Amino acid sequence: MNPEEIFQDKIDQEIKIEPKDWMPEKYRQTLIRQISQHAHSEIVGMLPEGNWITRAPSLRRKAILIAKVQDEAGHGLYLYSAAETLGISRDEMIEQLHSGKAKYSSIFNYPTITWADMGAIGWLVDGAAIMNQVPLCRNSYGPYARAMVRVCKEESFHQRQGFELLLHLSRGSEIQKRMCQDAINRWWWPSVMMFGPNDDASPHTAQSMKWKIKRFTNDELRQKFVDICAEQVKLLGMTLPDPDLKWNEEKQHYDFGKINWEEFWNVVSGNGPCNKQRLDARKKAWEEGAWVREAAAAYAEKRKSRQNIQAA
Ligand code: BYC
Repeated sequence: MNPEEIFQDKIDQEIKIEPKDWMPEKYRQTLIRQISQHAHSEIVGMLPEGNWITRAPSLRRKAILIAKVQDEAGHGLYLYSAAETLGISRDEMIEQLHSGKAKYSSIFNYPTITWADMGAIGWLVDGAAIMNQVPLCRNSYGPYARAMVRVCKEESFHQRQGFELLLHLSRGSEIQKRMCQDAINRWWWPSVMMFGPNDDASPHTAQSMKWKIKRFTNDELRQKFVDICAEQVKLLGMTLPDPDLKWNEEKQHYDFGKINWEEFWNVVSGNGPCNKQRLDARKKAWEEGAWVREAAAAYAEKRKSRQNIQAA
């Protein structure tokens, strides 16, 4: 067998590919693209929620929100480390984000207008994230799969805290109920879009399925998400903003309305409501953190030279 056949055979047998194993260049590049975009999404994803930490309505809610945003920083760091095992440096990945070469999830280009948005993000955005990420725990690349195990445990807490927040609002005053419904209305369709283009318009799905980077297609995961949310929303006594949402007895799935793909591609290509604000915030944080990186590098250098003197 040639190296390519050995590689595919390992994948077919569910043996993980590890950093030092031979892999096709395109597999490496696909993983770098996906893992780095995933890492960027976690880091940019801290911004819409970070915006509410100082305005959380109670100490309990503030503590929960801080913990969630901190988890997202952690997820970004594990994922950057996993991508580094493929031969790209952290600096290169950050540069690709700042120059617009690397994408991050479309969802984080929408504004967080009310406190109920914290609940809708947890329930819907983290809910969509879990649906996509649980299968990633079984993806073929070892470091990515292992990082995802911990990420998913934390995402599960994020999703539950969001639902619990909305449940609280849904049982509150008329204004709180309206706030809850309004947040669901605004976050529903962008969350449905998070799974990416329909399968017939997805250039990467077929190859990624063959390499077991993806275990389900975009449309399969989107359908699972709609089916779950259509039931959960009933517990909130709220509705999803889709007049075409209807149980299909024959398919044993919910039918749902048309996705506005023009809006999706507009947001992905940089023209969503908050794209500029999000990238500006990341660039500013990077520039203002330069002294920390320099100090850490100088300290590491000093320690290394001390160790060299002791060893001599
Ligand atoms: N937004 O052929 P496709 C989180 C791009 S973090 C922007 O289907 P693929 C969270 C796609 O990159 C959530 N771009 O691609 C964090 C490709 O463009 P390029 C992030 C999108 O890779 C904090 C093109 O469209 N999760 O949940 O096979 C707080 C064609 O698409 C999007 C991950 O990153 C999008 N939504 O499938 C709360 C999970 N969708 O790269 C929550 C890991 C598609 O050719 N990633 N595009 O320029 C994946 O599973 C896959 O990369 C995707 C796309 C399903 C997203």
